[in-house]
Amino acid sequence: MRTIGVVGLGYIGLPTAATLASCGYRVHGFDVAADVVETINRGEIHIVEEGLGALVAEAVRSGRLQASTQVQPCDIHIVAVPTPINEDKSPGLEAVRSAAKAVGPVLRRGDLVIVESTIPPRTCVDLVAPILESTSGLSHSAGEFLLAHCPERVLPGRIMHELIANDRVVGGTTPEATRQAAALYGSFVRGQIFTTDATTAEAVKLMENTFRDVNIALANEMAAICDGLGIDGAEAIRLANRHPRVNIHSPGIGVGGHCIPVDPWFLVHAAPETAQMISLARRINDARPHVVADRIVKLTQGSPGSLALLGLAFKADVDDLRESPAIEIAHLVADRVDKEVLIVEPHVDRLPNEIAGHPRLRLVDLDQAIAASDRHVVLVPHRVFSALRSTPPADKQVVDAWTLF
Ligand code: SAJ
Repeated sequence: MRTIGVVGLGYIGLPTAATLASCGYRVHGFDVAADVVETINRGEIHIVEEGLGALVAEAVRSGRLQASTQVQPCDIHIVAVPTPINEDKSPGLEAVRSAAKAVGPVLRRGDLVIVESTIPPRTCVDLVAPILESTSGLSHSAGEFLLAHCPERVLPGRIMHELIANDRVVGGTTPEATRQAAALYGSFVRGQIFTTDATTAEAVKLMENTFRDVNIALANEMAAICDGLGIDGAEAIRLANRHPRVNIHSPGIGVGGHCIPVDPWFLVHAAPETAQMISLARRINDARPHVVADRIVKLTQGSPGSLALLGLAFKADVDDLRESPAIEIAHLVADRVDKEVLIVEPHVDRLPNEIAGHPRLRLVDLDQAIAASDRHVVLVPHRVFSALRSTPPADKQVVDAWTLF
């Protein structure tokens, strides 16, 4: 059985490494963070994802998964590092560059490198292949090593299921790279494997997340229009979606996470003149937290009691706070109300840096918030808030932020 190196042991890399180990592969995980490596080697995990803990514990116990801060020689290297956007919305490819520089020196003739990170079109051909060539001394064009892109497609909160169940798109920089990468995914994925070239696979992934962003922007705009008309936008969208060819997404408090608010910018960067609708959708969704914060501030005006905001994660039932609109809303609201604002986020034990130290914000647990506040705005519908939302105590007001329109 071939050995597999997974570079980057975060939300994608660790579940992938553990899944491959559970399928019998010998997996070397690599991460620059020594504490992450130590945690994994103890058979523990540093992120919350249903089903991941047990799989990692078993993979480490069986000796099929080992983590290290040094990339080891392996037959296949899977790169799963973050690709954020820079301040100016250009693609942040530093981690991909570093990963390629770390893999190159241990690359051997015939090895396969697969990039799973979401990357702008042509990144495999124009950036990764040249770095691997210069750091390994092997020739990409002569086929001395193989390179492919297989974008991750899993939904946080359902990663362990979707890693196996979802269809995959695999694109190599050569037909042989495509064939070998497709064979790897075919060995553990139950969904179908579709093959193409690397640059098409890169574009496909960006299209997927951009479709969702543009659709959510449309839903947010529809909700705002309905609000102006004095009708319930969520109800109108629900009814429109009863048409067999209509599927408008849900209006929300903004679009968070490290994928959907980021990936459309890669397309805008690749084609700034052409990608008009995509950048407009980004602006609409980025403005959404301000609109929601305005409503919350209005709601609290004239009310003497304190306010509680429930949820800070970027969506329900995940612990991931990256690019979370709820954090931005908490900040905007706390700046504008003249009272303490209690924050409940069961997945963290301290406020994130963006709002830590704000004089009017305090992290409390749900019971404390219920006891201390008379007005509760749910920003993120975590399961733990379900009972409060369905049957609020008689003297308390509980509203969902996305229904304030
Ligand atoms: N949201 C809305 N309205 C909706 C759906 C989502 O406002 O109708 C908001 C959510 O509250 C959240 C944000 O959008 O703040 C993103 O959430 P999400 O559940 O749509 O997506 P992610 O970021 O968790 O995962 C996406 C997925 N992509 C698609 O569904 C096309 C996932 O399959 C990708 O693997 C992931 O991005 C990624 O890593 O690229």
